[in-house]
Amino acid sequence: MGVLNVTSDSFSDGGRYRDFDAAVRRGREMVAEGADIVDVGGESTRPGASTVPEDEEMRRVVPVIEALSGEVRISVDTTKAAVAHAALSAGATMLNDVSAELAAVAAEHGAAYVAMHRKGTPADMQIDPRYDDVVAEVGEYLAGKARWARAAGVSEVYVDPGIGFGKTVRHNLQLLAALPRLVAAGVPVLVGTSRKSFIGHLAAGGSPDGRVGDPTPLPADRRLEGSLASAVWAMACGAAVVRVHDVAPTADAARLLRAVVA
Ligand code: HH2
Repeated sequence: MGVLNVTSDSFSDGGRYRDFDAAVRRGREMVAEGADIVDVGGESTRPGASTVPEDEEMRRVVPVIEALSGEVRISVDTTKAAVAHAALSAGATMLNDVSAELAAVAAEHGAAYVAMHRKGTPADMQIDPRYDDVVAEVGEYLAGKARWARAAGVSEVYVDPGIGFGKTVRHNLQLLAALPRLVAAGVPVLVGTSRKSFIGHLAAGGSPDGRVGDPTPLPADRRLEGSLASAVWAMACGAAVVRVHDVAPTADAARLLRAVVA
């Protein structure tokens, strides 16, 4: 799944695909690079991001979806029911919902549904997130959401542990380490680690628990290697979908992995 952020403030590519032509060009490029799905979003979910009005979010994503949906499977990354309706009417066939509240909308359109775990909202999620047992808590939450989405009428359901959404570096690592368990629960798993800040932190040599004196994290444009390592890990653990910005190198890595497994 290639990420297409039609936004001005996304954490790693904000502003690059804000206008229609640039977004459609990038969507086609990702298809040529090997993306099976293009995930179109019109609102950043990065920590501290401000919300985008509904009509503005629609104005950003709907024309891009109309232009690309004949060429590749389109997912829409939104937490607003009205935007989801508009996007699914415009040709998207998958609803990527980081709030995990919109299963009924996906069901109404016969679309696939991604339920992601997050703790808090973009405004507060990275302020001292705590869990007794992050793996158990996220696993139980996602199992419940998968049951709920099926009961609402969705037949193609994915769950996502929500890397970076209300999680410390340690929580992200624990969830990634536990991916085989999440996969074994039987619901297809989607994983999004691409360019996230824990990668910049660890790749710079930072401690998993964050210590005083840790080096400055690598910036988003220096996180390719860590993004690939985590995508390969997720695929090797059996994730059904990896959500990435760097489609070409990830597709190369996936081909290598597929050959090894075969
Ligand atoms: N991460 C982001 C956005 N949407 N959806 C799912 N299912 N899983 C994720 O991990 C996920 C997601 C954040 O990444 P990005 O879209 O690049 O940034 P921004 O939210 O700043 O636009």
